[in-house]
Amino acid sequence: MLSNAQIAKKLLEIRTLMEMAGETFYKYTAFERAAATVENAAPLADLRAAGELLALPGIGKSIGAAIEQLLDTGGADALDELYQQFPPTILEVLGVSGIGAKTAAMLWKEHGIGALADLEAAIADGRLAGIPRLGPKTIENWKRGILAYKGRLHRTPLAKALRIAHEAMAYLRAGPPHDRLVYAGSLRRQEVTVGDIDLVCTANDARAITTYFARWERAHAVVAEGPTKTSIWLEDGFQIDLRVLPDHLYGNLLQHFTGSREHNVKVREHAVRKGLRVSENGILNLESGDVTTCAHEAGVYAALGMQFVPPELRSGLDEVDLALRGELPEPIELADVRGDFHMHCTWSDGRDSLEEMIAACAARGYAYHAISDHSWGRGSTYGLDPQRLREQRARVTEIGGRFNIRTLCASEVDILPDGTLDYDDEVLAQLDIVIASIHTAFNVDRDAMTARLIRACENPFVTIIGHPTGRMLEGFAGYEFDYDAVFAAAARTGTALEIDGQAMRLDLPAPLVRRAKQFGVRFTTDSDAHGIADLANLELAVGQARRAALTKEDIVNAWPLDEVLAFVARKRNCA
Ligand code: DGT
Ligand code: CA
Ligand code: CA
Ligand code: ZN
Repeated sequence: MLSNAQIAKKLLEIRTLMEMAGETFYKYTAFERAAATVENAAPLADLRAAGELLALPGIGKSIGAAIEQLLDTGGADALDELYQQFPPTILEVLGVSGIGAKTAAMLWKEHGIGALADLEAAIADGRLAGIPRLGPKTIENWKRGILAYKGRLHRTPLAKALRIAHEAMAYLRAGPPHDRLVYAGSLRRQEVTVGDIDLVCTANDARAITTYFARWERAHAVVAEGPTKTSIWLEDGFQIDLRVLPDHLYGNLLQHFTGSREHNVKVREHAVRKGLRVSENGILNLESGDVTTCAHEAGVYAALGMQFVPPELRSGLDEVDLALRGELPEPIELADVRGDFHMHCTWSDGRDSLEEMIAACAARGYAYHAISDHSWGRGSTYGLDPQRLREQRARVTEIGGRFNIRTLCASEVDILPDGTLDYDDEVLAQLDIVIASIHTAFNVDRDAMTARLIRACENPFVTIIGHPTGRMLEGFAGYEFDYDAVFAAAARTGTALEIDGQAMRLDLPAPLVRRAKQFGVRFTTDSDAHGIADLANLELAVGQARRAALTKEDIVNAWPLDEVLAFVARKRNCA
């Protein structure tokens, strides 16, 4: 059944198509008003059941009928009729800023342009030149509008955005002199995907830097340019906003542009109660007119009488209240991490050798790490059979001590469809650590998947459930199971849940980590590296742990080795 928000969206769709179809202003704006009403109403299904649908302001017989159809079928006759006249893809064309209903209708009726791809093709082959009122300037605007539309459709995964941000910052560092340069926005908050990149820079000569940035060879278009601001689009429409202000405002500027909007709203509400107004230009005392500027971000929170809120916690949930009471937890830091339990080498599907992985982990300063190649199942040939696993263990013993690190012998073992594991218990018992993951048979039903994961937790040899939901950013949403039931089982059995730092996984997702923690679950932050270069993915996992407000007590690989081994042994002995 459609939610109010979804129904409001459909009503607006009808409104837009009606305008294109040449309906009167009075008729189509009625749908607009109805959409606004719906957004602020109680659930429409309930209102309808109570016979109160038509009592809503602005919902008459015909709009009421459309809403009932939407509730029943997800569609409406009014919408179907309009789609006899226009293809559904025309909404893409309308999504391009600068193209209104009249123009879109004209493009469709006179030129057969009914989708974004048609429009791009028509612009590319010059077909639109010479149409009355469509000057070259308009076409240029449309081109930008197309890029922006595509950019909005698509949020960029964190790891990719971080890479691009570092490239842009490297370019800026090679330019005119500046004081400080950092990324802010959703990127700094470690959101799993970001809409755009926000860079914050302080310098005496702002103009020199904004101009320099606009000249970056990767800048496909400059979409905003001012004395203290430049926004560019990369070739694929991905936007980077750069702000440059004097250094004494750095703290205010960074706090403002880190967001989230919801967090800033709560901060400002609190400030106003204290007679203060917070903005990127400082903190204004409304009574005295004095402005406090902060060279450091911590100064902003201190001036408001609250704990510093780490960027990853600025979600607008409960962090402002906690910070005011001084109850904000101290999230785990990268420096707290002592090891990494999840990595593959050339013995299974990794790119670098066992020795190279051990050396690289030692070079990262870890006290310990685990080599966790795949078990033999997975319907493919690269997993280790029990004999190979024994050989690998012997090899680790041989290497042992050559590097300044303790290498644990582990395995990433497949959880079979019935919840049993891909190795027998005798094999598992030889390992220091066991990660159990689902790599096959995603399509069992929810109850079966829940039972499968609980059974894996109940195996005394399973230390960690690897990438627990299976979700892939920009792809698979993850298999379905009863989260609470599995979290309860993990807590009860002393099984850790993994926060897998692979760029496209970031699994368990932070909101579920928060929830799991309430059950008393422990976690690991792992790289799931398939080569030396991926070991840095552990940092992404730590970022997600921070978003979930985990502390170093929550995270097994932030513990000393003897505590880690005791954690493993406790579960094995209890069974
Ligand atoms: P994104 O880019 O969609 O992943 O999310 P954000 O949070 O990075 O949003 P963005 O890039 O629009 O703005 C960055 C931060 O700057 C945002 O979290 C709060 C602040 N900000 C930007 N524009 C406004 C505004 O118009 N009003 C307020 N209050 N804050 C703004
Ligand atoms: Ca942003
Ligand atoms: Ca932005
Ligand atoms: Zn793995």
